[in-house]
Amino acid sequence: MSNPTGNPWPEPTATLRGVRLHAGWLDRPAQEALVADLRAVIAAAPLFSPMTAWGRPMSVRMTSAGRFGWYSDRRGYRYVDRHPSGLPWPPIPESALAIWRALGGATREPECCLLNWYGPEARMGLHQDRDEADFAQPVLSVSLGDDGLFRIGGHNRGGPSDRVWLRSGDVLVMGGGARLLFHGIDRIAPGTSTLLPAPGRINLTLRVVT
Ligand code: MD6
Ligand code: FE
Repeated sequence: MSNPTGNPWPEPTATLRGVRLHAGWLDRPAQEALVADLRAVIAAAPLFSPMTAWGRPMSVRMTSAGRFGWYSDRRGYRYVDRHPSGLPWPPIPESALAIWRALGGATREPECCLLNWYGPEARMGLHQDRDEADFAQPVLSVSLGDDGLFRIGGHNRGGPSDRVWLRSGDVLVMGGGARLLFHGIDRIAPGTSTLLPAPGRINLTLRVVT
């Protein structure tokens, strides 16, 4: 398989249930440059705590860049074209787009870059990413900061699952037959990375929405 540049797609360092893991894809300078770009995103579109459909705030704080941002309240989960402030989302940083172009294996450009911020106690329950219109497009995720324990299951919530620690600079691609697998973050390991000034983890997910 080759991408539009004619170069072969980089091989993942591991594959879990069809999810492609590129461990250590971003070196430390690239991680620092990406974090600097994300600070500008957060300045323009401050982090907020989305409400679950159950009416409780999520433990993860979020914001987005791109044409669409992910939003949740008692009416459910959806993509919206504005931050809760009423302002449009800032553009997706070039540093993030470059990762998509290198590893996404996608024919389209991402329309949303969702930024999840995990404090020491935050977690993310098992879920599928299925609010997008085109499941032929992958979802790509980037981990920054403290290690996160990623759980990957099957196409049903209850079945067996595997776990892997995601470390700062790792990139995951969920595409093809793995696009709709259940997954989540059981916990983070505070203090395992020196990238961020305080304990915590940032996860970016890039997606095509329409
Ligand atoms: C996280 N990741 O790593 C949560 N979704 O904090 C996700 O929910 C995710 O890693 C879709 C594709 C890849 C992911
Ligand atoms: Fe997800």
